[in-house]
Amino acid sequence: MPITRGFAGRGRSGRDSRLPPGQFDAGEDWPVLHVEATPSLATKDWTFTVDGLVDTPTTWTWDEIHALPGDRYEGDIHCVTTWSKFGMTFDGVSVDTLLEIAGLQDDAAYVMARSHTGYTTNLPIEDVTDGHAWVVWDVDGAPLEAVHGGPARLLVPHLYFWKSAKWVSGLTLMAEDEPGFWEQNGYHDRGDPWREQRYQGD
Ligand SMILES: Nc1nc2c(c(=O)[nH]1)N[C@H]1C(S)=C(S)[C@@H](COP(=O)(O)O)O[C@H]1N2
Ligand SMILES: [Mo]
Repeated sequence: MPITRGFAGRGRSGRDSRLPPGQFDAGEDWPVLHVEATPSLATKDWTFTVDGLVDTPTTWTWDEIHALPGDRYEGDIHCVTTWSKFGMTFDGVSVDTLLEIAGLQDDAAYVMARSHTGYTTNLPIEDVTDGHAWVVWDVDGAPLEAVHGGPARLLVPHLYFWKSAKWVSGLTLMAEDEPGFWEQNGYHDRGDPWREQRYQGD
């Protein structure tokens, strides 16, 4: 009987080469991790605001953000607690689209991502521009469940997943870096999984 080897049989040229150091493939599982209680946030109450060092601070409602040109991420995600998940499809809008409307000022060098629950996480501007970050509301063709950040979350898939704020409420553009929630509690300010930047000092 013929055996289909799939990615698993291909060694470093397949799935293994997509696994950053110290990570394992969670397969079909998608763990749920957050510090606060899962909010029940109706789409009519959800908003997304870009403020701080922008020319035009802007707030979008659910309908307004859906009216913008959509964008998709297809690829992998990596959590600092060592699970990675391959081949996910997220739909939403590129952060580039939102920042272009708000108009970045020259001294905007960092962002603080905020959640409707009060969660925060900081990022250098380079990590949320040039096609690196999205506000997403669908995963694998279905609405994002509340436990995974629905109605909408930030997605910054090239960094550890704590940067992908669930129930995202906005981005504040800043000149100086400031630590967010986990960064104040010992996690790395950047969090590149390929460099294993898990904790401050890594
Ligand atoms: N609002 C909020 N967003 C959050 C977190 C959180 O505690 N609160 N945890 C982060 C961490 S540490 C991870 S690993 C991912 C987990 O996302 P998931 O539950 O969809 O897998 O959400 C990130 N975003
Ligand atoms: Mo995490």
